[in-house]
This record gives sequence, structure tokens and C-alpha cells, in this order.
Amino acid sequence: MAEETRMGAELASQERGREEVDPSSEVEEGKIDDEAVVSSPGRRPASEPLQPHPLEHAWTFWFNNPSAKAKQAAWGSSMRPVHTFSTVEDFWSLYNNIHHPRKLTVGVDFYCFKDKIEPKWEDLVCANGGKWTISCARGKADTVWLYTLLGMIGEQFDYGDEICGVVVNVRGKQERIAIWTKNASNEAAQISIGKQWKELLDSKETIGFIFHDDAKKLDRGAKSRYTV
Ligand code: MGP
Repeated sequence: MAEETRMGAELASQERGREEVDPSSEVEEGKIDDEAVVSSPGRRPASEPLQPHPLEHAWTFWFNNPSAKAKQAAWGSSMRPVHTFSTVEDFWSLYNNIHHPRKLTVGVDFYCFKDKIEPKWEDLVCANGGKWTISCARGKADTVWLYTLLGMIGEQFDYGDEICGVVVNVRGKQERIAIWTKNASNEAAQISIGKQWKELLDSKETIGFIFHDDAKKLDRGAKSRYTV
């Protein structure tokens, strides 16, 4: 199995492990559960230590604090790296202990970026990049956030090397999720990422790609250069 697919499968299987057990699927009292007594060849003997599953990249969660943001002079001066992880297991233990977008305060920006890439236009890796954005109504972005994280850290994108990270901007009426990429002018790579993101989310919505250069110059007047 290709490494990306294997990691994706591991992430997904751990996600399924979080789902609640359906009581109707439990074995009837008095019946023998074949699954429980027949040893599966892939099953780890209890004596073997559990090996963590390394991700292709290390990733860092960043948090931009809204109360400090209101007072700050320069944008991003309240932005802080929170945690870095590099295994499937560490991802889940962090994810299960951090607030999901629905629970975050209005004004917060929460990021998951490849380690050593700062989520700023000024970062040298981001400087010539851009972003694809999906908007959700307030409180509705949790699934998009999780599936995007899983697709990204599980290396499900053909142009995964192009990806810097993902951000959720929590605002009064909406939550915006954006994937930041490195080379905005590489149209084929951006289109592929946009299309694969929509497939991953099973989304029919048209989404746009904005160059950071345009956002810097035109702010909210920046127009999408690509759409899928
Ligand atoms: P935003 O928070 O991405 O947009 O950028 P939003 O949510 O529409 O605006 P908000 O006012 O509700 O937060 C808002 C502004 O932050 C931009 O217009 C820039 O002035 C600044 N800004 C955003 N980013 C991502 C950067 C950045 O990477 N570098 C710098 N220097 N400023 C940024």
C-alpha cells in the first residue's frame, strides 16, 4: 500500500475507533462472538509495545488570540504556536483535547501548519502563495475542519508538497476554512488541490483561490484567480 494511503487509512481507522458503539451490534448474551475468540493475524500480542504511526511531516497548531488582537498594533503579534505533533496518535490526543471551531470564540484564528512554516504572508514559504477558502455558517465547520486536517496530514493530496497548512477564522456569522499553498502561480497544482479538497468534503459549492499578493494590495477587494 502506498505510504500516503496507509497513513490515511490509519487516521481514518482511529477516527472510526472514536465512534460510539452501536448497542444493536453487540453480541447476544449466551452467544459466542467469533471475532473475540479467533485471533486475527494483524492483531498485536499484548507483550509488544504499541508503535506510534509517524506522519510524513510534523505539524504545528497555532492560535491567534482575539482579545490581544483587538489591542495589538501589528497583525499577528498575538499569534502563538500551541503544539507540534508528528504521529497519528499525537494528532488524536491533541485533537480530542482542543476546542473545535464551533466552541472557539468569535475573532479567533486557529491554524495547523507544517512545522517551521509560520501562517503569515511574510513567511518565506507562504510569501508567493495563496489560499482556497470554504465558508460555513457559524457552528457548522467542525466536520470540514476535521476532514481537512485528516486529508492534509494523511497526505491525501496529489500536490501535498504545495500545501502549507489550514486555518479556520471564526467570525460572527461564519467560520471560514482556508488551505494555504506555496506557489500561487502554479495553476495546475492549485486546481488539483481545490478539486481534491471538494471531493474529500463531498462539496458541490464553487470555491475560489486568492493570491496572497492580491490580498496584501487589495485586502477584501482581492478577487479569486481560480475557481473550481
Ligand atoms: P483576516 O482575518 O484574514 O480577514 O484578515 P477577515 O476575517 O475578513 O477580517 P477581520 O478583520 O474580521 O479579522 C484581516 C486583516 O488582517 C487583513 O486585511 C490584513 O490587514 C491582516 N492580515 C491577515 N493576514 C492573513 C495577514 C498576514 O499574513 N500578514 C499580515 N501582515 N497581515 C495579515
